[in-house]
Amino acid sequence: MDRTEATARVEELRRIIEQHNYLYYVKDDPQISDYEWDQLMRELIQLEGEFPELLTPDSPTQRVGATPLAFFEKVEHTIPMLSLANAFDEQDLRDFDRRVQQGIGTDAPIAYVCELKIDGLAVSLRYENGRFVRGATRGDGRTGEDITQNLRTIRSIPLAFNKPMSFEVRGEAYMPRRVFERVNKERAERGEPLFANPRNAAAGSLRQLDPKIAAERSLDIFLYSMVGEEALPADSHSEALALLEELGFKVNPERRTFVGIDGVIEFIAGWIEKRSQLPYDIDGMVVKVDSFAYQEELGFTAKSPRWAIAYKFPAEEAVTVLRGIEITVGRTGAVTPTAILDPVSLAGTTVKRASLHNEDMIREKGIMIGDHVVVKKAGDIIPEVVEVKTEQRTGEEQPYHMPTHCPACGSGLVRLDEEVALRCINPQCPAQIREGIIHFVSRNAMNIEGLGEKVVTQLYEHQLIRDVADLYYLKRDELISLERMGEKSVDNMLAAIEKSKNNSLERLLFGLGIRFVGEKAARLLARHFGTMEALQEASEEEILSIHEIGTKIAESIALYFSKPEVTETLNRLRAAGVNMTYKGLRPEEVDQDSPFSGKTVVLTGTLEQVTRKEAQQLIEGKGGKVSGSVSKKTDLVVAGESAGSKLEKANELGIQVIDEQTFIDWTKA
Ligand code: 3B9
Repeated sequence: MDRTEATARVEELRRIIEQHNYLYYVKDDPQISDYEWDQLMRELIQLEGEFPELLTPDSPTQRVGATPLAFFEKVEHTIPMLSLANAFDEQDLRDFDRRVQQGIGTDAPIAYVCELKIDGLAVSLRYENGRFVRGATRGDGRTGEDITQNLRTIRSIPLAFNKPMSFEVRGEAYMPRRVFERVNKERAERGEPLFANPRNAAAGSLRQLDPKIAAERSLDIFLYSMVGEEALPADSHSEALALLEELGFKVNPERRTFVGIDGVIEFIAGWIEKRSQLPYDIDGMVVKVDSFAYQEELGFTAKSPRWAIAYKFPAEEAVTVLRGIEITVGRTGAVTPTAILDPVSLAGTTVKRASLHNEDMIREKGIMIGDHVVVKKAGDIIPEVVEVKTEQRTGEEQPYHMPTHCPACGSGLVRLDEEVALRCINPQCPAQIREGIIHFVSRNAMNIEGLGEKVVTQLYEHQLIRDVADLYYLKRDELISLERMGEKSVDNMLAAIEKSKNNSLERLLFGLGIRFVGEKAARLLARHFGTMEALQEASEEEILSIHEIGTKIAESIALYFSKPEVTETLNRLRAAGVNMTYKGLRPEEVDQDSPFSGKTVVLTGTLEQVTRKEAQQLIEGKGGKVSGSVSKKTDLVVAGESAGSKLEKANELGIQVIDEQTFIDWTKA
């Protein structure tokens, strides 16, 4: 290959690779395999090695390997990076709305854009003549640091455009939670100090002089504004965001426009609950006046725009004192410590107990009674102790020793091979039995409504139940004689118990709480064997022959059914009339002639008559498989409303596409 050919091919490869980076990292919709991507990169690296004069900083090969810096250069922000005024409650938002209306001189409702406030690091990206030339931290808003090398490692940042535009975009670089967990796990293994949260981890990564570290940390970015000489042809912030997105920048999709503050307030309230489901941390929401004309009229204070405000979520972390440690024994005998805390307000609720399931911490940091600890609440999950403030010790703290005996039954606790948790291995342990029954009645198992943790404990303590079969022999009058049990609630409870007799086998199997048998394994077993009897009689080999069931599960099942007390319980359940057959379709019963049989189906767009999960069950019930992405292996695509790139891809590959109604018709055929 001569130089001219190489130049052309290098340019072509860069364009193709960056296009695939865009599809993968921005659109989350890869169109080629990792292998194919690798091959393209290899070819480019090879050519750049042969013709080093062709190497430019915006080559995708330069996203990883630049040489370490000695220090960061300072960067003057010609247009300052402003901060946001804060709102902490609904009233603050209403006051903001009032100020905006007054500033503009109107009583009419204002159009606002509401965005997530990503808990990361504010950065500015400068493009000159269509190329990414400099990335900087916010610093004090006027001067930041040049972290171009580190920002280049973020694959969703475009390095070059076809058009020679010059502008600056601003946004928030962050570390996804999944990456944060991986990074901390690796640091723990190497004995390095852990990052307290994804924000610190992202900041720590971007402040490294060696860009290889940032490259390993898989950081990401959302952009939220463009400033500069060639600003966007938009009249409003919402239009500008859409244009930024069209240019190829990653813009957070969870944004909405509202006319009037009421919609904004409702939207924000919804996110307080939903935030824990996001794959990244947010610390609030940002509300911005949509119209650029209005923004101009409102202007700025010394530090921040008058047309925007940040609603800060209540803190999800707090420091309090650990007063004691309580030990609980779970269904499997695993012993878990719970911290008893001085009450502290956390994300809007008062917390008095927190999980210490991070038992390593008790040992490694040597948690003491009286220690100051950081408690964290991630959404609806139970709060947990995430850090010990050893520097705040006074010397008055008392050491804690993990118990050697089960607090419920007194038998010796053991640490099984390779397990971190201590375990009570007494099968008669009352704590384990009680927890086992609670699991049996729970929603995803036998789903017996009206039988929660409290009632089970009450029944257990009154010795009305000793195992799960006893639930089906409860008598109405002995229940009514119990405290806090009215006739009505007893009747409802008995009806719920009666109803549970009709459950399909997989619920019973899951409910029995056989070790390692989760919902999925229970379903596979029920589907394969069809009846409890068949499973009880099956050999370990036969169980193992089921695809997706490994030795660990198979051994555990065989051991479980070999116990005489298990046989006894099952006999009593059977005698009480509890169903022990699988009610779904067994593999051999799956409709061989259905249009879905043996087919790989992709669902895309919005389905209106069924949920995704229901559609999947319908397809699987008819012998088909559901896959997430369209490829040559796809046989059929079901396209709902506003289907996007997957539909395009299917059409490109000539794959059969049907609409939702056709899909529904076919499932009934
Ligand atoms: C100069 C989201 C965040 C955010 C702005 C945000 C943080 C800050 C901001 C950005 N999340 N949005 N938005 N989602 N964490 C609104 C403060 N805008 C600016 O920084 C800015 C800067 C401007 C206009 C906006 O114009 C000027 C030009 C010259 C002088 C003074 C102002």
